[in-house]
Amino acid sequence: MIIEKAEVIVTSPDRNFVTLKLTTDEGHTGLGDATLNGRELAVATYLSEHIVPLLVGSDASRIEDTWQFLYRSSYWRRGPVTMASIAAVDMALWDIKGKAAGMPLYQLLGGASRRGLTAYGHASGKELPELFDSVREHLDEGYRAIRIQSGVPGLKAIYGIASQSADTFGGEARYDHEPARRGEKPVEEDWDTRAYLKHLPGVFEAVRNEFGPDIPLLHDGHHRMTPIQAAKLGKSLEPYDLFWLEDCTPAENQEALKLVRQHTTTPLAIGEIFNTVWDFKDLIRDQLIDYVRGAVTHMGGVTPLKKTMDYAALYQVKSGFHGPTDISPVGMAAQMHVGLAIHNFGMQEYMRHGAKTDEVFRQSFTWTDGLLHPGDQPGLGVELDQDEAGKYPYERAYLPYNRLADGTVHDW
Ligand code: EZ4
Ligand code: CO
Repeated sequence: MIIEKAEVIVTSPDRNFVTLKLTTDEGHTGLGDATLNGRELAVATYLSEHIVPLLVGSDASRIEDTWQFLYRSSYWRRGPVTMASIAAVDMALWDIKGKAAGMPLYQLLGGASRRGLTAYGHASGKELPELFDSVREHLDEGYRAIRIQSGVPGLKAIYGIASQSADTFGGEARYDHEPARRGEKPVEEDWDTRAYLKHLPGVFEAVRNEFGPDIPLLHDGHHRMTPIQAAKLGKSLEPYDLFWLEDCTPAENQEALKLVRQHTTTPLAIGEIFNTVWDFKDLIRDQLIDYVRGAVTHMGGVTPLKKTMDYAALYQVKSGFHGPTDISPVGMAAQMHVGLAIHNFGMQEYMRHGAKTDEVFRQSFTWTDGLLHPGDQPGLGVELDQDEAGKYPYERAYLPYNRLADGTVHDW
């Protein structure tokens, strides 16, 4: 089974996506997601200039060998651009193997370990009434677990709040399609950690009072705190029984989490910007985290993600794969198959893609009673409509960034 053609497709229906499509001499096609939010063309170029020439003529059945070759032979290993590119190849080869075998990917990974994947959605609001409405909407849509992000008095815009996009940026009232906002320059937002730490526990108290003790609630700190601030937040949220607190400190300094752990039993999730098992190794071994936030697209594909989760299983660490809309429907499908197959699944993040994205990517997953299932089509279960994709050329987009009141750049 020889790879005859490798195409890199950049399309921007609701946002930018980078997709690799491989075609074999036997006529099978495979898709892989290489989307890197706000840096899409860097990955598209890495693929077309450095990887595509290596793939054409090679054996599509050798998934492990191809991964090792692309990782080790490049010498300059790791990093988001390289690993998103390798991820796309790996996903596309698994897609092809599934189609050749006539089986959905999860069957090739050992079969289903559960009926479906519990998934959480993103409720948000600048003020409590709006946040409560958003929680109710998510419950009505079938979500059984909910991430809570709230505005902070005195701050104009803040990560994760849907309605501010409509007010501030004149767009649709969902931030999720465009966290990397189309435009020539990134949008500047403001930030104040003390105001946030003072405000957030009251928000969770209000949500628990309104919606009761049972529903799993999550929160994303988006790398904004120092270790001692994160420890303080984790401790102050303990009465509200979070399912996890995500990215409480910047991910680079892994020792920071030791200090956080000493002070709080709030479960910790980290790693949406991690690229390899090496980024997770010490955190898992030292039991400093509870959930692996890696995404199949940014961790080098299905092959290394499955290995990372098998390693995490030794320490009772579970999955919490990153699932914003910047993971394309192809990447989402791939990590749904992994989540269905592994024993140590925890929770899947699920943001709906926009209507135009769903036209470009024909998907076969289901969403029933709060559970995602990747479906039973052979391979990943996603097809790309290239005519539709061609209608939406790339548009420049940047993630926003933060400045403190005195003008200092802060983690966004
Ligand atoms: O800001 O994926 O948990 N989810 C997140 C995301 C990230 C975007 C950045 O590209 O933190 O919304
Ligand atoms: Co996050």
